[in-house]
Amino acid sequence: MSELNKIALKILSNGKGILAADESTGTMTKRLEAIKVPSSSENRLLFRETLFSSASMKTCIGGVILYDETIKQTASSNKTIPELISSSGAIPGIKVDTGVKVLAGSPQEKITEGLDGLRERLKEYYKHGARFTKWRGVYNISNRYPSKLSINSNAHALARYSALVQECEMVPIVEPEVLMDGNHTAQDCFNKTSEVIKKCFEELLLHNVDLTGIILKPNMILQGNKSENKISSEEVAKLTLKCLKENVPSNVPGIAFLSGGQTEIQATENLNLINRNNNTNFIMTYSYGRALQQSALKFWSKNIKDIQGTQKVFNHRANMCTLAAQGKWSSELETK
Ligand code: 5MM
Repeated sequence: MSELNKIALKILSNGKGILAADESTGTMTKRLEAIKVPSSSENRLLFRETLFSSASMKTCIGGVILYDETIKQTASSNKTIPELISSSGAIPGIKVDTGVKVLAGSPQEKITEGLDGLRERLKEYYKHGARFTKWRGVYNISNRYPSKLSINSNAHALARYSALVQECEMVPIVEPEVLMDGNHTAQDCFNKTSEVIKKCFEELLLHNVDLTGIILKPNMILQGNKSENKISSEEVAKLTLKCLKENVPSNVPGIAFLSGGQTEIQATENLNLINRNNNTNFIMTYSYGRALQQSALKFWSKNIKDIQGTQKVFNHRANMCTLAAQGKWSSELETK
């Protein structure tokens, strides 16, 4: 078993999942402004430190994805943020893309940037304690999109990123996100996501990436958020499993879904059904941002000094997600 494979399994095993706390300052500012909390670096640290020192960090969270600002911050205990995360047994990770820009040649679409100087940045992040990384490719979906150009260029970038990350002895999270925005059907999402994932693996193999040392972070197969053709959670689970079984090589150790704008409960219920029906060898868990943090953030906004109360809300969500990652969740547990 390679070191990279060991790291990936440590992050994902036993129902553990990933806390995606890698919102860029721009995104975090929007989140904080929405709850009327000033977006200062102190407040961003306070909220994140509150989550990272919760009890569920030990029992539910295998890895935390940080943003550049956070990985360099120090907690009130004087531990660095990566030390605080490691002290609970979780592994610190870092978002290394530098965000999305308009894709030249297809201006309605996006391309993720950040390859220039990446090798040097990775070495720095390793010194800060990161042992895994994240890069997110974003795909619009409609009759015309994602275009072949978007599918090919994002897959190429994800593969070049992954090869560099493994060279620096870290596990790359490969995140191709087909967005939920639109009126497309779940079948459209299935078709486009299949094409996107298939191309990603073609490029990963071309770049000699060790697939046993990556984590795939895909979207679930959902109808568009403006579609009237709603499908059940059972159907979401069935289509998601079919898509992954058909397009992900079997030596990939695990899949950690993004929540992508689903509510906390939807993201939990769908993950639970995916695990109840899991007919693959992949570990299927979560790498949620909004679906782990939303309620905690709302609670915290009422009194940013109420650390324990906020942690209680976060612990509940993390526990529910970890049960779902084992197929043991039920809606009754939400109110117990
Ligand atoms: C946490 O949000 C990340 C995006 O941050 P920026 O857009 O500010 O760069 C995002 O990549 C996240 O890690 C994943 O999309 C999963 O988050 P959700 O909220 O979809 O579960």
